[in-house]
Order: sequence, then structure tokens, then C-alpha cells
Amino acid sequence: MDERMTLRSHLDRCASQAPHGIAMGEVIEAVAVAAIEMAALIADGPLAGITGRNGGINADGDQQKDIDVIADELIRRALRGAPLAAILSEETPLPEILNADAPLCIAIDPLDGSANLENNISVGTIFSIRPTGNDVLSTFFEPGTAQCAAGFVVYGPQTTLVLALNARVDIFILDRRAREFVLSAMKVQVAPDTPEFAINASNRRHWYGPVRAYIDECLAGTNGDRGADFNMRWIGSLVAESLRILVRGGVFLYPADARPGYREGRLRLLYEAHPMALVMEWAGGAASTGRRRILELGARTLHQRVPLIMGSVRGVRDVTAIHGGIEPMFDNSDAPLFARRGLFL
Ligand code: FBP
Repeated sequence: MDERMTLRSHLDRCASQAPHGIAMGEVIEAVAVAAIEMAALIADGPLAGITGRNGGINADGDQQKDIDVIADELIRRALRGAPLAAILSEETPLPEILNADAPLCIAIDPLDGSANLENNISVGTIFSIRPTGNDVLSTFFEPGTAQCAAGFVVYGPQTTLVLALNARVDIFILDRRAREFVLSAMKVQVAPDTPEFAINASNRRHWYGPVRAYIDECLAGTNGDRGADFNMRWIGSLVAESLRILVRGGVFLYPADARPGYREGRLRLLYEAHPMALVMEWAGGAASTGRRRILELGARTLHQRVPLIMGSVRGVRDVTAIHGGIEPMFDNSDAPLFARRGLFL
């Protein structure tokens, strides 16, 4: 890329092309400012007093790490100066109302995958921006198609910001010396058909039939119905998996399963699945629960979980075909009903 395009100049260019363009630029810029501070903190880790250990219990009863609490405070501080009506964070039960007349609302996971930090594995920040609806709270219950921008930051070997804005996806890298994000890949497209899957295979016995059938077919390689040798990855960090899919395709699955508390999967709709689905779709990929397009779902509760299957169009299509509109049955058996050549296929 010849010209050095900063995030700031990109946002200025985009401002005239979208409703609330200027406000949107200010909100994304605030996320970026917080991300730069977070990147420095995370890079220093224990040297900055970050242990990656216990910090309390969050809104949904999850064990927090000390960095979850710090990240939440840091991001809120940055966002309070932006034109936002409300901030919904993973870390608090209810949205923080800022200025009810402001044009935008944000849902944010300040630090996703914090359990990875102690091992020096990539973690991230995920955000979803939508126009403020008739009343502030109802904004968060509209379907994912209401989002006007979304993205995520990966704190890894590089700090990478992925931005879905104006129906395209661009990737920026943090220039640490200049303390600004610089465009590194524009109009990113997810490869339509990469034989690679990502799933936590230790949960196989808890999966329901269609998921088990699909993964078994992938594992069968060229001997199986998929006719290709699949590669497998599982980082256990949603942001890192999502970036990998943008770079080289493949399909990611965090399905519902039979474990207590996992009947709707693990990931949260408003600040994990919705933003990732927008990124995937605007980059030419797809995102589904297995039966429904993620972006068509509206939340029933603020911290609702949802099964998430996303990535290359071919992979997501194959997984949804195998579901065939069937409700998950937690039978814990290799039900022939769901086998590739079973009753429903
Ligand atoms: P949190 O929302 O609790 O931070 O967890 C999310 C996450 O770490 C994702 O980043 C990752 O995809 C998933 O959990 C890993 O879950 P598991 O440990 O069950 O494989």
C-alpha cells in the first residue's frame, strides 16, 4: 500500500458516506484510543501489575480477571466523551446511560478471552455500534441488522483493529511509536471455501447430532463426503479465531451443547455474535446459529448467549444444510438421523 492511511483519515473519509458518520467516527476513535492504552497495559502484563487472575464476578456470574475490571473502566472512560446514548458492557448487568439524545449506542466486550492472558495468548476488545432507537434500552433488542458498524481489536504480536463500516471491512495495525492505527488491508474478503474448522473438540460428547455429523465428515478427509482433508485450529480466543478466518478462511463453531449453561452456546449475542456476524457478512462470509442467520436475531435479554457458526460461505452453508431446520436434540449419541446420508438429508 503506497499511501499511509491512518484510522483517523479513514474515518474522516467515511464520515460523509453514512448517516451519523461524524458521530460514528468519534465513537470508533474513542474505542481506538482505549485500545492503544490497553495494548500497552497488556504488553506489560505482570510488569504493570496485571496478573490475569481473579478480579471478581461479572454481571452474569462469570469469574472476572483483574484485567477485565481494568479494561471495562478504561473503555468507559474513553467512551464517555463520545456521542453515545448508552454503553452496554459484558461486565455490568444494565447499560450505562450517558446522553439519551445522542445518536448512537454501543455494546462492548472490553476484554474477550481474558483467561488466555496468563499464557500470553491473544485477547481482544469487541464492539457493536447501532443508532439509538425510540428509547435507549430498546435499541439493544433490535436485530443485528440494526448495527451500523462493528469490529474488534486483537492484542497479539501486533495490535490489530478490524473495522466493519460502510458495508466493507478494513484492517488496521497499531504503529506503536506514532500511537495511531494504520491501514494494512482494505476491503478484506473471506475466502469462500477453505477446508479448515475451529471447534473445542473436547466437548464432542456434549454436541448434538448435526454438529457431530459435520465435524466427523471433516475428520474423514478425502475418504468422506466432504472430499477434502480438513485442517483444524482452536485458539480459544474469539478475536484471534475471527482474524484468522478473515486472513485465510475456514469455519468457526461454538455450538449449543448439552452441558448445563451451554444450551444456547457460550458466546453472547450483543457484543460477540452480532459484531462478528456483521464483520463476516460485510467481508463476504456468513454467520448462523445453524438454523438462523445471526444478524436477524434480536436479543431477548441483554446478556443472552447464542450458538455461533461463522466464516467461509461454503463451511457455514454446509453446517446449516446438515441442521436442515432441525431443533438440537441432546441425545448424546451418534444418531443416524443426522448422518450425512440419514433420514433428513
Ligand atoms: P469470555 O466471554 O468468558 O471472555 O469467553 C469467551 C471465549 O474466551 C472466547 O474468546 C472463546 O472463543 C471461548 O470463550 C473459548 O471457550 P472454551 O474455553 O469453552 O473453549
